[in-house]
Amino acid sequence: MTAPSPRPHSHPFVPYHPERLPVADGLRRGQELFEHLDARRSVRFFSPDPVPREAIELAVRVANTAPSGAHQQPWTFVAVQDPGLKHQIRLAAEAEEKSFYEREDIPQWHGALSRLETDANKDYLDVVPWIVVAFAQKYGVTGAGRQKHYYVNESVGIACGLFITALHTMGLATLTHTPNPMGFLTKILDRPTNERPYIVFPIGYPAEDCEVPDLTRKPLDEALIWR
Ligand code: IYR
Repeated sequence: MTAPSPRPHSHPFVPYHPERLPVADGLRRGQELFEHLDARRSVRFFSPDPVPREAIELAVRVANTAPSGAHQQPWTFVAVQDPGLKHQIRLAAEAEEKSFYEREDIPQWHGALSRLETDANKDYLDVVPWIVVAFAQKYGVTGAGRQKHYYVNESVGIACGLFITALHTMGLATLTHTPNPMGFLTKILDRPTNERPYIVFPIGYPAEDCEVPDLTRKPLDEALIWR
């Protein structure tokens, strides 16, 4: 028998009792998680080695645990393995990036990006075993028509953060790639008009000779202010 609810409700509620850890155990887990995630880097040099479908499924299961506005869960993840589709995505992304990198009118962009040594060539989109594209559902579509969605960017952003965390935890690498504009993905991946392409994630193991820019993270006193 479950205990009677201590409060009146107009909708179904269930008890919630996550494990309450001793404080020292919680801090140790937090420290371990920080060290684990601090070792993550965005990768642009990938191995073509296969990654099982199950790993993609698990990462999306993790993303799908994200909190969301009104619990509307306004995301769709499209997992692409087909080499023909990956190549179409590469060609369309490179076309967008080419016009971006050729825009001489925005020198501050070139300054901000120079240490990443990126350019319009996105060959990794052909190399990786998977490309996952996260889509944001601008509104829902129900039998009754359009359903307004709340805090779509925040919700999908949180889900994508969890997705990246899950990939790193499985020893996989990714990159948050956002060619601009990304409308071509709606067409190539045959998605409905209520979905907006949000982030392209090339996913695989890092190449054996993978390198990343020598970047550091900002110190805690710039990220955290106490009042
Ligand atoms: N989308 C381009 C440019 C680019 C923009 C940002 I902000 C980056 O952090 C990295 C790259 C590209 O992918 O090359």
